[in-house]
Amino acid sequence: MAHNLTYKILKEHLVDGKLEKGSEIGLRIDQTLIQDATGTMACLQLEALGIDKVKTELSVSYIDHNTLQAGFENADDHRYLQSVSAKYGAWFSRAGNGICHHVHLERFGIPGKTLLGADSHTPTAGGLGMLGIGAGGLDVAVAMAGGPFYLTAPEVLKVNLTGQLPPWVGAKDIILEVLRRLSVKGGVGKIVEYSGPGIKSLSVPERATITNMGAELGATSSIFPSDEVTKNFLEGQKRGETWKPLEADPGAEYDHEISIDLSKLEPLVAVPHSPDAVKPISEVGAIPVDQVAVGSCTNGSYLDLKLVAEILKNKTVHPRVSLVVAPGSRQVSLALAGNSVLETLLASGARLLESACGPCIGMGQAPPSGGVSVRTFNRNFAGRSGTADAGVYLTGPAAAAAAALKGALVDPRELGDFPNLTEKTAPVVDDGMLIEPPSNGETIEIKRGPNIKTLSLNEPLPHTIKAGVVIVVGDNITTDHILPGGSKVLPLRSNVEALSEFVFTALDTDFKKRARQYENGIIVGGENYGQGSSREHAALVPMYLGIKAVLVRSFARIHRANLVNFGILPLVFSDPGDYEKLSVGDELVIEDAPGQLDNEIIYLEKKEDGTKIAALHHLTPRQIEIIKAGGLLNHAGKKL
Ligand code: MIC
Ligand code: SF4
Repeated sequence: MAHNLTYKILKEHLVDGKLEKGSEIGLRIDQTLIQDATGTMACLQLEALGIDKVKTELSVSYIDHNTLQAGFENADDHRYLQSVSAKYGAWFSRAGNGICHHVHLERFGIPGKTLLGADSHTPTAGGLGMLGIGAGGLDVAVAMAGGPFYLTAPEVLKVNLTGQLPPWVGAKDIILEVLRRLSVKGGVGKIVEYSGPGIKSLSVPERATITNMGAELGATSSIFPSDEVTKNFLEGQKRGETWKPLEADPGAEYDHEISIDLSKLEPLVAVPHSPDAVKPISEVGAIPVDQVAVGSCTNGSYLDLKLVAEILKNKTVHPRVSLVVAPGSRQVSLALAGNSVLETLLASGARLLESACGPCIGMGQAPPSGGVSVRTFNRNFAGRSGTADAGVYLTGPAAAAAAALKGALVDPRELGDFPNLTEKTAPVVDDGMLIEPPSNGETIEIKRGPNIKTLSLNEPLPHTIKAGVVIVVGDNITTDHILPGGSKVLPLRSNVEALSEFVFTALDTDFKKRARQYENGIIVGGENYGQGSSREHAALVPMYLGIKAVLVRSFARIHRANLVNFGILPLVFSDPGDYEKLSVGDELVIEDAPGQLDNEIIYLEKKEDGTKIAALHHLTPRQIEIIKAGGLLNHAGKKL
């Protein structure tokens, strides 16, 4: 049978279940990555799993998110992560070495292998023909311990690229076009496979820009074939021996297909506050801009930054604008320094940041009140920048540089001739800030700071759930709404009690108080609930506050899996219209919750008037066991 590339890789890694679209499968995971915002919790869970050494071919722990060290917490977490990596046999990428996805692409990714990452943008590795999937930290800890990763066998969407990009139009515009067409929920349940003659002209970092932002489609992953372009990239990274060619079989079938003629694209922008609110820049108008931020795991490559430098050469950033630049990796920083690109950037007035996530996750560089920030990043959710009323516009590097120069959002084509970027520079390869795991891991002592608390576990699923509706929210609620990032909250990722002060504060400052009023709580939401990041804290902390169920019109994949992992019932309205029947303060009863899980439909009864609400749980037998046990750690613990 002719397979697409996705199913070829899935087939090779299948360890449980039947490889049939829609059914649950278990995959062997070759590599894992964690980062410092999700990693502390994942490592506490790894410790609880009681293994001696990681069982993967390769596991890496990156320091890239929490690098603004305003107190001891982040530095303590870094030290903890370094000691856990050494003890359990994971590589450690030190602070300053770069953003996990960028460094992984350069130094570790291998075509055809599977990568599970405790970060939603793990599909960045798809730029290399690797199957990268984002997951909650607990799923990654289990994979590090050698367990399979379970997911629903996806549908595959083929994106056929034809033609060549015109000047001033880049890879970011391709993925923005896909987002414009498909929306932030268009990729749910799907893996996006790129093919067609247009892919040949795209470098690996450009492909990675596209697969990276497939996360914003809600897709399980995105992937490019592995071809000569991939080979050249890996050879440049002195890892040519890891290359192998990979593509779909001739005549392979797909569940969906779209085509994009690259030559017809123009510079695009995602306007506030959603990555799918995409428009041609030429139609938006010259909005005055206060800040421009270049970098992130989406557009932090050498050529992205070099393009910005070329546009700014011998010019000064507009007086209204603060331009910040964060290279994707230290290798990129070194290459920029070696080729005087850095000099050009600094001479133009750019503010150079360390190679880390930084402003993308609200770790510094918050825009001014009511300000406009143009960013080459992947998310523009309200408040994520650290300024609640700022508007974030997502563009490619050319439009970002144009905005920095003009002080307004302008179509970069207005700048005239496109800079000549044909010069071929050998990439810098430097592993000086990567620490290989020592052979005597067992002797390593784990170093814990006072902010690193013990794990919070759920109780087994009660027989009767009596729960108050604590909040009713609308469509496309992000995990940034549920549990914000930013410089104040991120340092608390290993302290659940402290984090619990911040649940839903972006929408409702009384959430915690109200949750505490009921014995148990329930959250009611609309479509695509929990989109965005992989942070399991958006399930773990509500669990800590007594949330027993989340009842919505539909879920985003990673968040739903995280709810199951922490023993929270993920329920979907059988009749979406029933959403209207529920308000904050309603009390709901689920009788014989464990017993009802044997049926497709669960009934929740409104205490006030006996109204019955029917909900689907869509849980597999494996997930039902996890929910009954009160979460994956209880369940896995029992099994070990
Ligand atoms: C993000 O981009 O939101 C993050 C921060 O990288 C998250 C991970 C986290 O919350 O730690 C993600 O995308 O998964
Ligand atoms: Fe870091 Fe931003 Fe990428 Fe998340 S999206 S990994 S915060 S750069």
